[in-house]
Amino acid sequence: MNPLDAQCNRQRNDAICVSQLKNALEIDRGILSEKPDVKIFLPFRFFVYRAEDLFQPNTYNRFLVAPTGDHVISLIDEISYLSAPAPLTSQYNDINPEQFCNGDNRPADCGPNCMCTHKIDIPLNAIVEVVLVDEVQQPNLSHPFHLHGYGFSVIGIGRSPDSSVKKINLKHALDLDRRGLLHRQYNLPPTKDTIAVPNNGYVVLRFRADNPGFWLFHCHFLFHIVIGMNLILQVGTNADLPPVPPGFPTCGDHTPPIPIN
Ligand SMILES: [Cu+2]
Repeated sequence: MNPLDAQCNRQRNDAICVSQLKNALEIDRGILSEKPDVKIFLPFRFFVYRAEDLFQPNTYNRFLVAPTGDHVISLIDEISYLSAPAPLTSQYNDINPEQFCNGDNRPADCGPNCMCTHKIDIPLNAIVEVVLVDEVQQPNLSHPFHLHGYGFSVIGIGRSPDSSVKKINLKHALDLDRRGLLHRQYNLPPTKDTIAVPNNGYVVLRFRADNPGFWLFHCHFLFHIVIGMNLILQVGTNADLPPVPPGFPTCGDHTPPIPIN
């Protein structure tokens, strides 16, 4: 299962890709229609600090020391996820709207280590397609992305068919998509809630956003979660959620804000 070479768009006898499994259940027809309602490209990579930037006086930047010795954080669509200071489901109105960001809405002067609560808004019941693109490019490292609140259909897994392209990135994935070269197959795609994105490759997944709320979507390596390889999909609005029970416990900010360089 899950061959590291991500050769998933051809028949092979030595391995099985998740995208080649067949679902035993019928699939929502909307998921199998050619055009989804919402298409989201999510490239992810590491950002490597220079020591002189990381260890500024009076700052505390979180980081992970990789086996190579690099001091890194994670970026999804150029944003490193920060948790909100209060729970979104029960205290949404306590959170400063400026806390939230996404690829189309970055804080001004956010810099190369942009930290905010990455949130993408999705209309209730939309057919959503997510294309994860591995820009980490660490050989033999496949990031296992997990979505809360849903099972999703794995529509395609692959690498660039262009052998002159040594490293995939967002720009190239968008170009492949425009040219119809991102691998997608619609014959009983399997349902998963976690998928390993092959090194130097991509995954195309889809789901119907019929479960309202705030759903974390993240790499499941714990040490990647704590350096920001997460985001929130907000499906629907607060009006789609049941009211917060009276007297429900509340909590607030317990950490000083992390200064952004
Ligand atoms: Cu990861």
